[in-house]
Amino acid sequence: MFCFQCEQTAGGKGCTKAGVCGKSADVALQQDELTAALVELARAAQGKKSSPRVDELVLQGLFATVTNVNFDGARINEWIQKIRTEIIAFGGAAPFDAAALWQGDPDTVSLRSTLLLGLRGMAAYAWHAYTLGKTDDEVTAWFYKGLNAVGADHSAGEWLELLLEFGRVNLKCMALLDEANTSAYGHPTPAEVPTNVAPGPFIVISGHDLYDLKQLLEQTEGRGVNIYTHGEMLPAHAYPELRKYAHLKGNFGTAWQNQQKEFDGVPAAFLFTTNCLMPPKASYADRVFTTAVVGYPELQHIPDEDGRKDFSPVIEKALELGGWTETRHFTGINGGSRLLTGFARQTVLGAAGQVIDAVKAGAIKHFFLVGGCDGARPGRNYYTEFVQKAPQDTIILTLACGKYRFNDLDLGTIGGLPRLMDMGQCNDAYSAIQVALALADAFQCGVNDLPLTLVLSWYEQKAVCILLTLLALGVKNIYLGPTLPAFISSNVLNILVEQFGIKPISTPEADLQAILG
Ligand code: SF4
Ligand code: SF3
Repeated sequence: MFCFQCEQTAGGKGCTKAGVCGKSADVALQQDELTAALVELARAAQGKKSSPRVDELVLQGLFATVTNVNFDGARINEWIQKIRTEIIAFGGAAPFDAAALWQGDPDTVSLRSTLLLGLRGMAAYAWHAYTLGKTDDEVTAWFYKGLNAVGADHSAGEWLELLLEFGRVNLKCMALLDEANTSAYGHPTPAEVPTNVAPGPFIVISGHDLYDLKQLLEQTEGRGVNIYTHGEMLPAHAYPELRKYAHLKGNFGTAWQNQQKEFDGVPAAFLFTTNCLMPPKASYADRVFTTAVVGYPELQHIPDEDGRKDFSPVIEKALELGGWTETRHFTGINGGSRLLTGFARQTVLGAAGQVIDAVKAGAIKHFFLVGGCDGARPGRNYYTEFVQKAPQDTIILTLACGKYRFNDLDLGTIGGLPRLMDMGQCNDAYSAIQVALALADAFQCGVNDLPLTLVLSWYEQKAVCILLTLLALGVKNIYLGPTLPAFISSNVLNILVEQFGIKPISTPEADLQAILG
């Protein structure tokens, strides 16, 4: 096997025996075969009319290979067989050798991988929009274009063009998901989310899929089962159409990489709607459920019947386990017990006048977007320290699961606004982009001239597609950590540094000094 798609890859180079994530060599090879089948499907579909069924298969096949999503070889094989059937229905295609994915000249491998991994990330966002009935022809068509490009040869210049074009299409995809979420559940408004767990049966729902949460809330209403979010589901508390359910009680646990410790011995059912699933320990595997493209051998899977799901097995399990008899108190990793979320674009832009006045009066000197993924590396303390050490006259915007490094900290307020504002999930990078563009407009300058610095943490492939979007928008001088991707070759890194001013993080003190002068 060979896999170097995520930040925890073995030795910072590549997993070759088994995945650090728990993916076996067999499943890694099957995932490569799945990817090769998708390239062939895109070849077969060239110049022909696709169908929603095939489009759905493309999204599932790409999303299933994102880190910490699917560890189940049998499910991967099912997708491969379905894709093969569709290839035949299209009249066949020239074969693509899975081994070719990660082989060849290092710069070509690097550029090809960056596009493929970006496509995997975008498939996750397109999937969530799709489950809410939203598709976009340009986004859909680009999956085929991108897969065809992955299977073809290009010059370095052509690869870069493809990556930037992809970045622009991913912005459209994130806009589509934003529209899908806000039209279904309303615009997020600030919400304070409890970290305590009330007595009685409960279900912990993890991942990014708000439609799964909505269906679970409907099906548990009046059943005496409370619902707690986990990981990237936290921002769900901010949506009016989700927070209206009184049994959506709070958030359980901290970042995804702590799940094996935090789920151990908990008398509740756990539902994974997307990444990040870790191999469950035997002590709690009986209560973990997967749905959608998520899979793990032996875990119970909740299937999908035309978008509707029956969560009865999850609910029955929660009732059987019964929860705790008394309230349990939990805190974030810094000991705080108050989590705030819901500062998406509408809320922040609603306060734009206040923000602009505060900047003009000198009360706000700088904005930081400290966002991205969390992970197990000790070097990720950088992000906690960065936020703690950022001066009092700065605002910290955050999004995605990396915020669990600091979202329990009380950083105070500036002019009535909290200094730390959680904009939502990773896909809500769209909100952050909208806010940055509106500020640039208000100050009549370019985004790069704003007193704004992006300090990003990456782990998996959704971070790759967002980074490409930011580069496509011309955003410069992004700080990236905790380490640079193994799939970025030294020559490609030179291009990123020269053209976009990408900077690896160093220490919080040195980086703050360099940014604020
Ligand atoms: Fe290794 Fe990450 Fe690939 Fe898992 S997803 S096999 S940890 S590089
Ligand atoms: Fe997190 Fe796993 Fe990337 Fe949505 S959920 S950001 S790591």
